[in-house]
Amino acid sequence: ETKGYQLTDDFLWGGAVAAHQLEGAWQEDGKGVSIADVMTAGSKDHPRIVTDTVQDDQVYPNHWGIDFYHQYPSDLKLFADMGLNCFRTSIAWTRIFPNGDETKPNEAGLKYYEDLFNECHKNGIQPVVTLSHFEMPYHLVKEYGGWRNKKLIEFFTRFAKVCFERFHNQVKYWMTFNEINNQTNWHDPHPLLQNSGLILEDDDNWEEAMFQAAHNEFLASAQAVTIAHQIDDQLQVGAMVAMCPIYPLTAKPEDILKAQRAMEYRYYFGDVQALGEYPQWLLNYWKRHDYEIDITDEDRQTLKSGVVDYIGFSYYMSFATEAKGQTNELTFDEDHDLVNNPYLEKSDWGWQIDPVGLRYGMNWMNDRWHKPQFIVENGFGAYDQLTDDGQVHDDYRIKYFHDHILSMEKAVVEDGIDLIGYTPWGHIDLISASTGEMKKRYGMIYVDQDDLGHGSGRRIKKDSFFWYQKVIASRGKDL
Ligand code: P53
Repeated sequence: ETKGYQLTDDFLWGGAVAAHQLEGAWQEDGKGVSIADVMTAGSKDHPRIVTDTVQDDQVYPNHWGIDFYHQYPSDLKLFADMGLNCFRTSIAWTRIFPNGDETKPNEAGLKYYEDLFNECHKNGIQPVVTLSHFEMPYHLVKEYGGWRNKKLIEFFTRFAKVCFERFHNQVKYWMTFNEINNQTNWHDPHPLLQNSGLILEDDDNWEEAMFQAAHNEFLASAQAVTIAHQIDDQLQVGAMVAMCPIYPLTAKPEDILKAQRAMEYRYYFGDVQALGEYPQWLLNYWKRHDYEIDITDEDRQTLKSGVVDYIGFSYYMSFATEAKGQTNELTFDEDHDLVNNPYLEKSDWGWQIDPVGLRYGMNWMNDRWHKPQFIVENGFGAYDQLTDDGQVHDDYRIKYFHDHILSMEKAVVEDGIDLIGYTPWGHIDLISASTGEMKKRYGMIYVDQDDLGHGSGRRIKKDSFFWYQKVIASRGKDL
């Protein structure tokens, strides 16, 4: 068996979730309606849809999650038993500002997170918090058109300030917008809504709308970084990008060039958040396409002075592309330009499994952005079987984690990347973001519940639980 490299004692070993995917209690203690609350259940082949109001004949899995809202004290004990020293979750914006545009926060929501974070610390676990993880108030979508509207900058920074002020003694590591770059796949209405609260008409220019919304998010994020540092100079505020490296399919020069532009397109978000400016190729691209993105000199200053402290990122898979069909202009369109990588296997949901790509992505980001990194999601969505012995033998998940953790350790020990920690995604089973399913499971803790929310809700340690426990205890050496 392969033995890993050892990481330092202060390395953060954790697990990661998002409020809307596990809390449930969607109407408790004054919570408002988020975009996740009006999103129906879907599957690999049937996209989730947004219904304008909650309808009786539809299924909304985020309404119940896994009832973490009530069960967190016992769940945190399980996490501590696993050996976690950190826990990434998000603060549901709608618990603090139910509609998003209020001036005064909802005290019951703040109290809930204060209690949750206290309970974390009691268990020796430090919370790591995302401010906006696919769960913005639906009111901001309906009344303001989502992040296309610059008013949202004010609403978000008010939310961020309230959170930093209240929780700065409990939470050191923060992230502003989860997987802010998913929206580069702007043909798909799902990421446009989840990232930016955009619901577009056919005659809107979807790509231009995406660029404008992202710009407003960059401003809100940069302002949040500045506010955090004013409140407490110990706070670390990170970006959060979904790192799926895009490889050239062959060594053909045109394929190399295509893949390079694909990487630049998918990750310009990091350029803006880590370096504080837009790359020139993108400014030229906007010009050629007659896009008029509203960016002022003051905006440029805001971006420069609010660069992030670290790069949080998720890593699940890699992509590949080729130049075939390329017109004169060098472009990348995620909806059309991705191809199958013949060297890789896929999960049951079609996600290509590539541990090497994690190390590649880390080095790519390090070379470009020169910031500490934090792997805040990584994991394997699979169908699990609760067997007759009352256990879940998820050796496929152990293999996935083994290979990825080893790759991560090489990036740290051999390549010298400054890595803060590692929080595997959904270390307790929860609602899938893309499909709304329960049966697409990531956990090392099984939750006895089906896609309709039926089941005992009982928590069961999978084989991967004991494996990860051993990995943490040996600080990554005993894989
Ligand atoms: P699910 C797309 C590609 C990579 C990661 O995803 C993604 C997505 C959007 O779904 O999302 C992140 O549950 C996200 C989590 C999500 C997790 O990956 O679709 O930050 O909220 O649950 C896994 O299988």
